[in-house]
Amino acid sequence: MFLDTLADHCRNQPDKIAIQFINRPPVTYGELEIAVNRTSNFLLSLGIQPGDRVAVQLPKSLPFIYFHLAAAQISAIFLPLNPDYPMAELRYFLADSSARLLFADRRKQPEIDAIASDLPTLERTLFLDPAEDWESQIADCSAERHSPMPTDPNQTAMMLYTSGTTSRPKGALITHGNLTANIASLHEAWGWRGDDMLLHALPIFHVHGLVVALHGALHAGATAILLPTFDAAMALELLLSRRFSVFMGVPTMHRRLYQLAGDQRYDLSFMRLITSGSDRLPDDLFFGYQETFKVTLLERYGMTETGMNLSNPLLGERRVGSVGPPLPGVSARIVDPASETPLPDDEVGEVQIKGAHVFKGYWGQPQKTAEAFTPDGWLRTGDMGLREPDGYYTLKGRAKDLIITGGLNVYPPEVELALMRHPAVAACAVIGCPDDEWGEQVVAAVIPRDGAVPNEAEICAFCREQLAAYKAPRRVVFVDEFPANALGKIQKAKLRETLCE
Ligand code: MLC
Repeated sequence: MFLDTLADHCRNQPDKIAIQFINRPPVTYGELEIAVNRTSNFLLSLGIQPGDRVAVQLPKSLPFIYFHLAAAQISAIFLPLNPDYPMAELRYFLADSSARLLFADRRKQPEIDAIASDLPTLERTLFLDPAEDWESQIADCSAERHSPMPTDPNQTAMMLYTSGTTSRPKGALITHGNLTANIASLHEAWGWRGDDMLLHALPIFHVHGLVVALHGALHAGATAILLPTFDAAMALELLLSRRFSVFMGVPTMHRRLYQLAGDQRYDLSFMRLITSGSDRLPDDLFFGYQETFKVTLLERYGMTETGMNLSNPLLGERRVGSVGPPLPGVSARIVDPASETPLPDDEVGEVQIKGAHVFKGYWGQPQKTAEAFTPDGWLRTGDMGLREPDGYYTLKGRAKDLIITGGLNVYPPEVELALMRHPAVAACAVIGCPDDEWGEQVVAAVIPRDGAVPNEAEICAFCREQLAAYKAPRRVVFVDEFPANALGKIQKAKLRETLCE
């Protein structure tokens, strides 16, 4: 399993640097093992049991990584939360998961204390300054491992919230077996090596930054250098330093690097692997990157519920506009969305996925879990695509009006629900409008209540109190009516035609 491989590296190469935040002291594999063991023992001393949810809402930092690995090591369920979530969302995630323990940013203490009384299952919140020295706080805890490593592949390792079209966000349960299967297939497909150096600039509360990037490097026994946040100028300077062999990003990050380069030409061809994912890679960026950086981006396709599914090859053709063939151990098929029967090559249908990497279900939602799978066990991704005769897959849109902005998923109903709470809003519809930098931007069309004169900025601010900033509309357009079909259902495609510039 993933944790066993990591333990082997800790034993076999204790002096090698495992992780290092930029401009901070490095952490060797030996030191990582000690810090994770101590943190595990600290969690055990708080009474954390296998299966308990341990929530963490902290910036990208060493303690975040220690809490993650320690929780997984003692068979607790790690629940990472975007630091950008406002209290309304945080309260929902903590209540829904019935987390027993929360690690949070000290700067948020007053706000979190104010919601804690609504959360009877949350026994304790520990506040820390992520920059402070966590190791010294757990120095009294034993550096030996006192609990058996998880051996059941079906044991949940972490829980990641994903939004849905019709419901509140659901906690996707990712097992140790899922993580192990995923990382093994990425290791094989991308040729991870012990001497790889990863420049890690992604957030670590998602599958992309946590599993694909961080686990990828740790599983290989390689070194990850982490930026706390993405800064294009710093990332470019580091990439040009020739220290790194691997870099991963979402298209918005690659777009910023490409734009920063401007007319300048750079040679990053010494890098083994630069990947793009979490949203479609636009063709102009694929070609622009090639010209500017002498690098062919490797596009791959995944989702929270599965980790990685499809990937362009490391050595073969990295095809523009395509997400490549299935990764080792992954089965994919294209089906007619209505009948769910497989379609021939080149025909567009729903992408369905099977494999040991596919999640086990949604926390406390057996109905939603059942709906996610076909009777014969294929995961319904909700993404549309086709298979080319040579096995490469191409995505052709998404079902369910999903918006992706800067690599983050936004489901319109969640934003619409927030908007409807505003007293001046009679009706609303949320859409994604194409945007060069972000892929899409969240735009709201609002019919004001009779007599109300709502103000765009105020409505955006109102949404931000309830939703993370990336979900809040960037633009609000006031309209008299919505385009609707004969049944009165809002036609979002028409709305996009009229509202997107
Ligand atoms: C930040 N903002 C966003 C946003 N990120 N708005 C829309 N969409 C986003 N993704 C807001 C900020 O709150 C800020 O608001 C304003 O935009 C400008 O901020 P910024 O400083 O320019 O943005 P920055 O912090 O640099 O963030 C941009 C980014 C970040 C691209 C680096 O969004 C990011 O790290 N994205 C990666 C997301 C990711 O890891 N996805 C993987 C999901 S897993 P204001 O108004 O307050 O200034 C998955 C599976 C898979 O999907 O296959 O990978």
